[in-house]
Amino acid sequence: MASDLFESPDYYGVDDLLSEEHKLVRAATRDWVKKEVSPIIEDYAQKAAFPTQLIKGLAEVGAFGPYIPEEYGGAGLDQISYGLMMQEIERGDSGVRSTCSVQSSLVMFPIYAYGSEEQKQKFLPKLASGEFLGSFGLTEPNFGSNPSGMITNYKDMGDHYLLNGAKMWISNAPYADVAVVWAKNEEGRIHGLIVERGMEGFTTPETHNKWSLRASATGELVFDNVKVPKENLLPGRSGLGAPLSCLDSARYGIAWGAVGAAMDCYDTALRYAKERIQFDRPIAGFQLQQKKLAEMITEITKAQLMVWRLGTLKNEGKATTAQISMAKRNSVEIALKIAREARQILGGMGITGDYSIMRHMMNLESVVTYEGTHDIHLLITGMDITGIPAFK
Ligand code: TGC
Ligand code: FAD
Repeated sequence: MASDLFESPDYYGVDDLLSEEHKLVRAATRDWVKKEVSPIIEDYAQKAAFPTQLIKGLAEVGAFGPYIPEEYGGAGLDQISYGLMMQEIERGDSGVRSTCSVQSSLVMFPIYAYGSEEQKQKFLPKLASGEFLGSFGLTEPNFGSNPSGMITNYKDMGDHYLLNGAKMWISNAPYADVAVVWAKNEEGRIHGLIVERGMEGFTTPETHNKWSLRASATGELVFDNVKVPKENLLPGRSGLGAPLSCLDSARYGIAWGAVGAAMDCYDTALRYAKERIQFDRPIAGFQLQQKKLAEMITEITKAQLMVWRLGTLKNEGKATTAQISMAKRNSVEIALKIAREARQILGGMGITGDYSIMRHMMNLESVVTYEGTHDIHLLITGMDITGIPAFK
């Protein structure tokens, strides 16, 4: 891949809305991405390999549990810092951001918010330092958008729980040391269980042949009469609202992250358009290319303002699920459109791995589907403004 010349677009001076700490966090993450991710990521994506060597560095920049308190190994930062980190990491690659989203918001967050003190002490510091990698099992082969129908279940055997079922499409699964798994008890109530690698009957087969998120490991979580110690049940919350609340946090990170991917595509296309000569002039001088670039920066600017405002609401504990859905849906939609337009600006070069655009475009096809599809987020907005759920 060509060297990483990324310069962040900031058309409306959004930087003025950030604190010095925010800017420092962003700069540290950006430097790390330029040094550690950009030089290797295309190769790993082409090979469909998970770059495990990045895990320690992600922990060191604070990307595992940025907003988890320092007493549990987190970075103790605010939600805007978390968002900026996800933006910078997804600017590098959505798959690497995925690893962080799962670790921070889908594994550390439920343990922090709903775990016992013993669970927090046992798991959070190791997850924050990257010694442990986590995964989150909600989706099943027959229950994706409608997780309430899940059939993974556990029975109370007196001194332990017996877990059976299977989860599908699980990020990090093949490499995970622990999995936060959502399963129904004998009354049909959903609870979270911490399942640890090595427990008999627990396997994590890898999912192959993906055209998207190729540098992220995806797999299944299979439970065949797994004996889960009773102390591994998350005691703090039950019901579908428990996993959905974790999704709020991860979707918030994606809302920022996808803006990062969009910024990278725009920056690459702008630079290329100014340098590429056709008909004796830079293609940036043609109105059709200017239209594409002008529309890209307009959408990026709107999205930057939206996620910043969402971050301030989240810092105040006021961001609603529906507001987060709107931002996740919007950021991914504009990022996908920008990736497609940017690729065209690069002509034939746009399909090569010499540039990041095609990889971003393919990655975003997963991002538009996971953590709630584009359609589901639209229906969440629809329900919020009308008061009428249209899911079923
Ligand atoms: P519904 O009846 O609306 O809600 C059930 C209960 O949950 C409560 N609730 C929430 N609580 C907290 N936070 C939220 N965001 C909540 N949303 C709903 C709700 O109040 C209710 O509580 P109660 O006490 O009345 O029982 O549920 P529903 O079955 O009708 O479904 C609603 C729907 C479709 C919006 C929901 O199921 C949904 O969001 N589906 C999408 C599934 C999804 O996003 N899956 C993601 C899997 S994880 C993933 O993709 C990780 S990718 C990671 C990566 O690599 O980055
Ligand atoms: P379906 O639910 O079958 O949806 C298929 C289509 O039908 C979609 O277009 C959808 O919008 C539409 N649809 C569904 N219901 C409605 C409706 N009511 N109205 C209108 N249209 C509807 N899950 C995890 O639990 N943990 C993970 O770590 C994880 N990582 C993932 C990583 C990758 C790379 C991918 C691709 C997925 C991952 N997922 C994970 C699963 C992801 O969350 C699901 O794929 C997603 O929720 C959609 O479920 P589904 O694929 O079963 O699609």
